[in-house]
Formats: sequence, C-alpha cells, structure tokens
Amino acid sequence: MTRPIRALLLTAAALLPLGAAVVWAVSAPWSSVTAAAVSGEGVIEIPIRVHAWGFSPRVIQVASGQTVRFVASSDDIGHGFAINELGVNLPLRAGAPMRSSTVTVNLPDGVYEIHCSVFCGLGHPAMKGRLVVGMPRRDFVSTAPWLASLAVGLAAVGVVVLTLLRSRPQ
Ligand SMILES: [Cu+2]
Repeated sequence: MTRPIRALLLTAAALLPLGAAVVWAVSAPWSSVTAAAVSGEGVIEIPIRVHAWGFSPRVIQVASGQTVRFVASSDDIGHGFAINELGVNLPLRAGAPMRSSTVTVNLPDGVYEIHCSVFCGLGHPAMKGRLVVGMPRRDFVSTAPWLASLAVGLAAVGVVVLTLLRSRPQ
C-alpha cells in the first residue's frame, strides 16, 4: 500500500468514529430532554426555544396524565410550535414568548411529533421534535441510527487495525 493511500485511510478511519459519535449524540433520545419547572398549581411549565430549523429541547418527555403548559419562543423568525395530538398550535414571532393553555397529556405511552406549523423556509419540512409520553418501548426505527453509528465505529476501528497490521515491516 502506498503512503498517500495509507494516510488517506487512516484519516478516514479517524474521522468516521467522530461522525458516528455526532450521529449518536444527535439521535440519542435523552440528548435534549427538557428540564421543566413545576408552577404553583401543579402545572408543569415546559420552555421551548424555536429556531431555524429546530426545537430546543428537541425531545420533551412527560408522564401520561401530567398537566403541562408550553412556553415557546422563537429565536429568529416566525415559526410555529404544534403538537396535533394535544391540540397545541402556537404561532410564534421572534422575541415574543407564547404560552399554550394548560393541557393534560391523556395519551398512551408513545412518541408524538412536534412540528413547525408556520412555513419558515428551506428547512421547514424537516423541522421536527418529539414528545415522549411515559416510557414507550423502543422500536427498531429509534434504535437504527444507534446501530448504524456503532457499526460505522467498529468498521473504522477495523480499518485502523488492518492498516496498521499490513503496514508493519516484514
Ligand atoms: Cu416552519
């Protein structure tokens, strides 16, 4: 194996685990679970920051039966914060926080979509978050990015090991 090819392979092998780690961190379900404050009436207030093109936190976890109020604000342009199953749809302007009415989460354990309800440009269709109710069972779709990044990481380690073994002087 020539030296430039070996260098290229080693670089790729070093970068792949980094990419895998990013995929893993972004897709990990607990990566951005909200810290919510309980207000006086036992209503959990959930602050959400909305920006082009995403939600912070991206994943909101609530228990079934909990009464919540969403307080959403846009960091940049007009967006929307909507969860169809809860009948929540807040139109947002930059710098003007909006509170939803209080809603009791009477939904079966599961993962529900949070989406932007106001067209906000190129990334709008992909602007999604997740509302996790209770402790839903993991399905394959939610573990697929994990498994993929694990496989990529292992493959990268394999490439490094093979390259080092082959480049050993005989
Ligand atoms: Cu949008």
